[in-house]
This record gives sequence, structure tokens and C-alpha cells, in this order.
Amino acid sequence: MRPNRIDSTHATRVVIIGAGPAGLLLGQLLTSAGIDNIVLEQRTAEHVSARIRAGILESDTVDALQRAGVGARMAKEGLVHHGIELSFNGDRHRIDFQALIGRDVTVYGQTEVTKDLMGARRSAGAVTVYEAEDVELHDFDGSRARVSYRKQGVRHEVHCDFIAGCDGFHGVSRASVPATSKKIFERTYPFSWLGILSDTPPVAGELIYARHERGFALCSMRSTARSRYYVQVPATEKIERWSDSRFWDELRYRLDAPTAEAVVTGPSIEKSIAPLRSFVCEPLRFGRLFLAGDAAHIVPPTGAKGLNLAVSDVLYLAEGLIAHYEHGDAQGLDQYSERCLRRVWKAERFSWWMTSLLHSFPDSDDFSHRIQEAELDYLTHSDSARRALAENYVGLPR
Ligand code: RFL
Ligand code: PHB
Repeated sequence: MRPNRIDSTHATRVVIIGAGPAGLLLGQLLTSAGIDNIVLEQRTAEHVSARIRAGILESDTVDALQRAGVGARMAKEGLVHHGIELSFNGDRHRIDFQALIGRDVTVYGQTEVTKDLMGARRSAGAVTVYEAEDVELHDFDGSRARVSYRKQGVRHEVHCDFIAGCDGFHGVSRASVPATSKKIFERTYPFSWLGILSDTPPVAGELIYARHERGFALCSMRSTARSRYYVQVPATEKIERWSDSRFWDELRYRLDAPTAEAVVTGPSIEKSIAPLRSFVCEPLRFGRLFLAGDAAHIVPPTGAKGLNLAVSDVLYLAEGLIAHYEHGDAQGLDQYSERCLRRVWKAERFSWWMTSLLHSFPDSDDFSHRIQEAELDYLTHSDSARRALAENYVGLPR
């Protein structure tokens, strides 16, 4: 068999690469507007719908999912949180979003968002090709783009007007752009997050972000019966070294005493390590290719911004594509990159700041340590400082 032979050719308006939340939401918005699209995903549907990732939705993300017609289960099962708590120096300090800015966040797992979007796509009869191998992008700098892929040994090619690169940080879309056409901004951190999921009641009604000399810890949840906990570990850490009991001991060690005592332990049902990174690729548009979500930018998870940023990119992209198809108006697409980047950089700043505030840096000197303490002290005593945290955490306006 010749490797480059094309066995079948199709056409659509928009090829979406990646069936994560960015790709699936874009598909949902385009399908609802009558714009033909195909989603190409390299993994199986089961894999995509089982990945454990984000947990916190900004109120604008909740509204967007509702407007997109995928909010029914989220409205029933999502937990609305009016604030978060910071734990340090043996005490807990609440940041009351409602009192400070009159807004909330919702706890509803990315896994559930993904399942709701997959269900909507199935009901609409829109095409998703799972297990699409060797996806390649062609001619996106020309007058008509193409995407080729292989499925069960058969090579397909799809002709399209536009390609949406929604294939996450390790995807093929950004990698297909020549290095001379893009500028990369990046910061890596010398630590990762070790996370576990367990069917135990959460230790508190709201999330607790803890700073401790041994490292950061986070108490989160997926429901009133399912907890998600994280501890900071060195970037070189191996998951095999973490039994459940070691994890629970380390978590409790990093929390203030009353919280540590209240932790209900149990077997983990998932355990994984995620590296922390800040990353932005500029611009987000290359001719007929648009990057959205983690394909374009990454934030460390401390500010809970990644999924929310992916949703806001997709809203701008869908608006631009709908204006193009419905009114021949190119402005939204032309301004896509600039509009997204303005928001992206503010989320990058906030996520970097939350990370710097709450983690232990192995190379940190006494000066940096005192600055961290002063920042926490300022937060506990200033409404203005807390309001700045609250408005960023809940989500800046689009
Ligand atoms: P995804 O979810 O990575 O989806 C990309 C999809 O593209 C597919 N793909 C390809 N398909 C075809 N061909 C290829 N060559 C392909 N390469 C890849 C992949 O299989 C996948 O299905 O990107 P997307 O859609 O941009 O969504 C981004 C979010 O997943 C991410 O930002 C969040 O999970 C980040 N994040 C959080 N975000 C929040 O807003 N709130 C949170 O509370 C939050 N917590 C987190 C997080 C991420 C974490 N990890 C694991 C990094 C907590 C953690 C621990
Ligand atoms: C989560 O529940 O997975 C979660 C919550 C808040 C974060 C990061 C992750 O900042």
C-alpha cells in the first residue's frame, strides 16, 4: 500500500481537531447554527469521556453551556460555591465571592461537561471520528484547507473552509505551524500536582487552597460524596511511590489541624500526576487554521482557568464563524486572536500569581518567603486584595 494514497474524500465547512471540551463545544455551537462540521479525535470515545481533569466552572462558562443547550444536568448536579478558603499558618481564611463581587463558581467535573457535549453531538447526528490516526493539516495558508487522517487502515481526506485546532497541548495543530510564524512564551515550574479522586465526602463545603512549607495542597470535590485532593510534588516524582496511605498522610500534614482531623480517607479511584506549566502561542490564527483551548495556551491549574479559557476562546471563534457564514462578516475571525489573547494573558497572570503565592519553590530564598507571607497577610486584611482574587477566580468579563 502506498503511504500517501487517499482512499476516500469528503467535504465540510469546518474540521475540528480534538474532542475535548473546546472541540465539542465548538461543534455544538456550529451544529446549532447549521454550520456543517466534523470532529476528528485520536482517542476512543470511552477514553475521552473518562479523563479526570478540571472541576471548577466560572459563572460565564455555566451560562455559555446553558445557552449551548447542554446545561440541564449541570443545573441539577452542579454545586454552586460562593467562595473558597485559604489555609496557611494553622488557620483557614475565607474569600467570600458573593459578598465581594456578587458572583459564584460551580463545581461540575470536566468529565461531566464532556459527556453532556458528546450526548448532544450524538443526538444532533453530527459526525465525530474517534480513533482518527495520523491527522495531518494541509494548505491552511491557501484558499481551501484539507485535513487527512487514517481510520482502520483507510486514509481519508476532508476538504474544508476552516480548521479549528482544539487538540490540546500535545496536539498536531500548533505543531503544523512553522516555527517562524509563531511566538512561544513559556514558564515551567519545578513541581507537579499529584491528584486523587475518592468516594469520600469532601472535608469542607468549599475548596481549600493550602500553603505549607512542605508544599501546596488542595481540597476539592466533584459532588457531596466524591472528593478530589491534590498535593504538590517535585516535577521528577513517580506515581508508584505514592500509596494511598502516604497520600492521605501528606495531605493532612499540609492542612491546618482542624481540617486535617476532618479529612475522611478511603481508597483512591484515580491517581495521577500533572506537571505545571504556563504557555502561550501567538497568534491564534494562521490563515484558515484557528487554535483554541490548550492547543494555544496552558495555565498551571491553581487558578482553575484552563477549561474556562478554552470555553471563552470557543465562544469568540463560534461568533466569528457564524458572522462569516451568516453575514459574510470577517471582523470576528480577523479579531479572533487579539480578542482571545487579551483574556488569555490575564488568566496567565492570575494563574502564575496564585501558583507563586501558594507553592513551595525549591530554590526560594528568605526574601521570597517573606514576600509570600506578606502577600497572604495582605489578603487576610484587605477587602481590596480579596476582591482582586475573587474577580479573577470567578472570571473576568469577556
Ligand atoms: P483537551 O481537553 O486536552 O482536549 C484535546 C483533545 O484533542 C485530542 N487530540 C487529538 N485528536 C486528533 N489528532 C491529534 N493529533 C490529537 N492530539 C490530541 C485529545 O485526545 C483530546 O481529546 O483540550 P481542550 O479541549 O482545549 O480543553 C482544555 C482543558 O482540558 C484543560 O484546560 C483543563 O483540564 C485544565 N484544568 C482546569 N481547568 C479549569 O478551567 N478548571 C479547573 O479546575 C482545572 N483543573 C485542569 C485542572 C487540568 C489538570 N491537568 C490534568 C492538566 C486540574 C488538572 C490536574
Ligand atoms: C479540581 O477539582 O480538579 C480543581 C479545582 C480547583 C483547581 C484545580 C483543580 O484550582
